[in-house]
Amino acid sequence: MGKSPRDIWFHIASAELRDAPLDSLRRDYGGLAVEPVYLGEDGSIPGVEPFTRGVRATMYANRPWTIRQYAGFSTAEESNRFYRRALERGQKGLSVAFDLATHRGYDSDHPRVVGDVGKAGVAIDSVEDMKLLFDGIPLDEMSVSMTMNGAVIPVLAMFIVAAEEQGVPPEKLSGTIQNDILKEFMVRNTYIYPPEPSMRIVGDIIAYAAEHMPKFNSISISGYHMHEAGATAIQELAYTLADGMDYVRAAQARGLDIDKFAGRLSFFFGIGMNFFVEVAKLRAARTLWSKIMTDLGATDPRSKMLRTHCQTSGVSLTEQDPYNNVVRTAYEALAAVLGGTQSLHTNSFDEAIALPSETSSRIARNTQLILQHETKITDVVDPLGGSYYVEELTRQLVEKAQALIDEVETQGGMTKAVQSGDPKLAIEKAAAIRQAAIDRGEEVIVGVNRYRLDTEDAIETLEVDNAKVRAGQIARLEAIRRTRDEARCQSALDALREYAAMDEGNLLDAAVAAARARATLGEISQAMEDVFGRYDATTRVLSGVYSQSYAGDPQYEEAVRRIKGFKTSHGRAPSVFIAKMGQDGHDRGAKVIATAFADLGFVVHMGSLFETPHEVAAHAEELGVDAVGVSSLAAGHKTLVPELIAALRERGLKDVAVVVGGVIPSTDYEFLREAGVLDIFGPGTNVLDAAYSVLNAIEGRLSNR
Ligand code: MLC
Ligand code: 5AD
Repeated sequence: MGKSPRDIWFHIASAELRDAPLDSLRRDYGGLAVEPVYLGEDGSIPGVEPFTRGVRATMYANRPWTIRQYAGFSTAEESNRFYRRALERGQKGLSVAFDLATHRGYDSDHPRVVGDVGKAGVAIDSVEDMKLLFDGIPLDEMSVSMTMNGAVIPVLAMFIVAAEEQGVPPEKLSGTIQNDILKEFMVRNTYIYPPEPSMRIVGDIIAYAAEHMPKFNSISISGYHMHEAGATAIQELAYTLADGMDYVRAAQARGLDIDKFAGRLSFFFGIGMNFFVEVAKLRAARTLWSKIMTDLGATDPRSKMLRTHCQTSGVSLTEQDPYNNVVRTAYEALAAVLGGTQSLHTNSFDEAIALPSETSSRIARNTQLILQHETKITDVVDPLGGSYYVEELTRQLVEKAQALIDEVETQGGMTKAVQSGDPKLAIEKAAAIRQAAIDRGEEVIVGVNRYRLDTEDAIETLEVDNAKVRAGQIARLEAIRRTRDEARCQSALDALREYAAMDEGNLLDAAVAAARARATLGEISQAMEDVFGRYDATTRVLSGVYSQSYAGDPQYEEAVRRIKGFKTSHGRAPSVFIAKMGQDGHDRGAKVIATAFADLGFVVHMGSLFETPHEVAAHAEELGVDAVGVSSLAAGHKTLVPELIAALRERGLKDVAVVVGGVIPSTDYEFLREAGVLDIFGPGTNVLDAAYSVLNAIEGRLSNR
């Protein structure tokens, strides 16, 4: 006779518990007897393929998920202090946020990153910074996630060398490197090299980790950023898993055995407000991945386990009535946990305004601590398993995501698909449709398009003195370049360049040697850029989504009429240049505005990512636009916007109206207005309102002439 589902579960659960008796998992809630697991008729068992009900038989009853808050700002010393305090107060794992200069492979003294250093994350230029970042944190005990994709080679190399100089060899390191470049080309935009050499880098890291870092997750295949860019649950699932398939094939193509590396592939999903869909999404992801890996040749069950980190959704949070965000994040966290995540970041309530402050990050962390310690939801494994509704949603997500994966596969896989730009455009379309539904009030956001406060109280936010951080980093870079053995450093960089050029050897191996010799992040990155080049993406803008969503809407028609009126009186349409400056690659907002404004009748020019203020001013002159709309989400606005206005004036373009949208703390509004900005649009701005405002600004300027 075959084993019963309960016997199978018991067997795996006992192994997970090691010496502890299973009885230790039973609970008594004042006379209510509670078992650690409830099994149904469908044969689905937690800890057993295809892992729909979770990758562990005992799940949180034995070990709760890891509370892993993503953080980093200013200098390595400041971030280190922040980490240590968080760990003292209940956080369990670390997760490093690097600044955008680091992400894009520039040292802090590079002229293109003046507004970015230390702003959206911590500035890291060398091993010395990396050592300070983990000072007093034993790297053989603490698992560390690093969100790094573009500059993944120098960052991982510096991490390995920093650990080595702490006395910790690579085989003892536990943690995760994001190393997911495909989604960068699709949505997150911190790529450096073109797709092909970028895929080689991913493969080199997987290979290096498989050989030297058995406890380290070599990749975090991420749907989070697609979710944030506006992807539907089906898109997030399908594109993420399809990315995963290409990474597996890339590693296999270099001769690696799938069961040698697949157990250390990990995932990362975003969790938004559609509660049951988000729960079902994680169940569907596990179900699909198990099947995909079986098809790709995996035999070890660990290779087929989809282990994931989750983060609550940033875009679901609002600038208006920000304390509502505490509630939203708590519901999202609950969905992540009921979905069976391994690790979780809960966002801070000031998300739409600034980086987390001490207070907001405490509340975010406590949201998870309360779930773990007070709610009892960790006592029973997969408590939603068997819910008619959740199971049906799971089934549909599996079926529909599979169909989209098949479509991508027909195109030749994700590496090809991202180069066509189609997945990016499909996500942008979903984002624009959703934004139009919110603007029209069909989708309610409490405190934004319904129940809005008459006056908003300002909250205290964290501000980073970017000029000071930059000056400190420059001084440290100069000291390193002065004191290192220059010949040794240059020969290590030459070796790295040669590995890149010959398409042989492991780039991470060569970079570790360069990092030991105190080559900087910018230098290591540049050595590879010398061979691979820097990727310049082409920007495509959608049209038609807004006009379709608003068909027949009187306010929309009125706006279209006003723009037609402008055309009649000026003999041309009003024109706008939409600018993204600095290393801030968040382009969802810019794209939504571009498509909506174009539909309304504006002539819209979408700038490239990563431009300098001078480059934007030059485009504005060349194109003869009436207005420049700056989209800023990475806190560079106080440096970059005044520079842009000065650059426009230098070119005699004082009549070009400058407006700014994005994540701008209200305390900066005055500063920007004084610098010459005509209007500022925070998160939650209605797109039609923004269009009227820009038109008024343009007409105001024209009538002044
Ligand atoms: C877990 N374990 C158990 C168990 N549950 N053992 C027995 N019984 C149970 N019930 C064991 C595991 O097997 C493992 O050991 C160990 O406990 C740790 O558990 P884990 O589940 O692996 O958790 P963790 O170490 O936290 O790893 C989670 C992960 C990993 C696999 C998802 O990749 C990770 O931490 N990812 C975080 C990624 C992240 O923070 N990203 C931030 C992105 S922010 P063993 O020995 O098996 O390992 C971003 C924003 C932006 O991207 O854009 O800037
Ligand atoms: N510190 C904390 N959280 C951050 N995020 C991004 N950068 C940081 C940082 N430096 C979070 C925000 C954002 C998501 C991508 O990650 O929640 O929405």
